[in-house]
Amino acid sequence: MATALNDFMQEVKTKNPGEAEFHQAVEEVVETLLPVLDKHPEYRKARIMERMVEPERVIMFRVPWMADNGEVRVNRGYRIEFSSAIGPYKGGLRFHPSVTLSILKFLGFEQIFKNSLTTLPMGGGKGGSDFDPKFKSKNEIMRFCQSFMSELFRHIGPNTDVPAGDIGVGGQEIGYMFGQYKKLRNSFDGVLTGKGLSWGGSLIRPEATGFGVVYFANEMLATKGQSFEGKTVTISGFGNVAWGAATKVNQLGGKVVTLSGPDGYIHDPDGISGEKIEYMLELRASNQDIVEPYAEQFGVEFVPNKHPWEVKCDIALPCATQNELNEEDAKNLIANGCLCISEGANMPTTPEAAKLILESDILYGPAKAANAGGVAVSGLEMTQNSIRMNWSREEVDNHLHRIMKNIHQSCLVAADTYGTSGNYVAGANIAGFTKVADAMLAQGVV
Ligand code: NDP
Ligand code: 2IT
Repeated sequence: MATALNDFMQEVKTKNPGEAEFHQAVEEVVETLLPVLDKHPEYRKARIMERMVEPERVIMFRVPWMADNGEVRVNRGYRIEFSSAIGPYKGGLRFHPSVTLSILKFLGFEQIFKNSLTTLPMGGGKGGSDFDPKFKSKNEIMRFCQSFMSELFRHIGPNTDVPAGDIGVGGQEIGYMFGQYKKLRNSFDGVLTGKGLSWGGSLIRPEATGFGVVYFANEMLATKGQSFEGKTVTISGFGNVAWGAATKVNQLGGKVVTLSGPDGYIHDPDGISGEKIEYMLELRASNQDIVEPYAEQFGVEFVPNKHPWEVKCDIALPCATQNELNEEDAKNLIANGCLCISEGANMPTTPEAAKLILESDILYGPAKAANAGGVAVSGLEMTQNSIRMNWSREEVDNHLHRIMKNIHQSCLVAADTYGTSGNYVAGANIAGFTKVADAMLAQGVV
């Protein structure tokens, strides 16, 4: 088994040199899929895995724009159209200075399995730019988004590729990009999700990822007769996903005690609720990329340059970014008696940390399953656009809740079937993979 994995990874590394995050995401998936490939020689024969790690198309382009002071700036734009086996390419756009081809390929690859788990007909994709929204004016952000879409528009469409938000891309950016797409195509299409409510958006989309993370955690806790009621919860990040998760934890009777940013974390032992949750939206909109102002605003402790995982908690929800929970963090969580980890961010846990967590008694929901609520409601936004109708908050939330329960169940069943009961990482990979692999077999060698 180890040799098969090493051989496969050697080839992936040779073909994709220097793409550390992409290698990490592929290895984590392939490791858990070997038993499936052993049981299904037809997948091996059709080289399903080898085809899946090769994006169907990678688009890279120049994004020139003009700063307020008249200077010309140049960024790089990307769209990775990874898999269209079960539906149009679907996945977010990330604007952050750390964006590279490797990061977007890891995200696009994971999106294939995540989207498959939602049960909705969506393929996998991801895109973005190394543009840094920090300290940019609204006009600069608008000009950047327009320039980005001036190239992207020719590659996307409601039945081809439907981008959405991710880090650094929220309702404002989706609005500017949608306006430019519509102008260039002269067509009002459901080509992006996360749109404003008056122009094709869905209720609950902003909350969906965070709500889903908490619904998934709640399902895991229920297997042990537990719930959020009275539990202490640590959250990292302070963006869209962290905000949705904090809102739902409060609704379910839990207490959120931390948030974090690239500058460190804040510890609020009284609980982050009510106006403090609303303050997160101000922090995010300030474009400063720091969480410290929360500590000043509410008179709580700020711990610079550290992760919140050293704070004792019952439930941990990483909602910031990739590889933000390392081996030392995992040791802290285990030593402090953490019951459950549900991943809001994509690949927030390093491989070393994940290994320790899987060996412990912690209920561990991997990103592909736990944060699938965001893209699931994006899928519901596409459905509403297609039928030219809008559903109520309750209707969308009920669909989301049902989808998260189904994903939880699919993970448990798949893990059971392959002898790894209770391992949600293996379960999510296997359940997500099987549907895509069968579609690829049915569609021949394309
Ligand atoms: P936002 O832009 O709204 O917020 C991102 C958050 O992460 C901010 O708090 C951001 O701060 C923080 N952050 C970024 N880099 C670091 C770092 N190195 N250390 C600590 N904090 C950091 O993005 P989202 O909330 O949308 O995304 C958060 C995570 O959730 C990402 O991993 C994303 O891929 C994932 N996700 C998002 C979905 C969505 O629908 N939006 C769906 C599923 C997953 P700053 O902006 O200042 O860097
Ligand atoms: O990582 C993700 O699933 C997202 N950023 C959401 C993608 C989407 O198309 O809604």
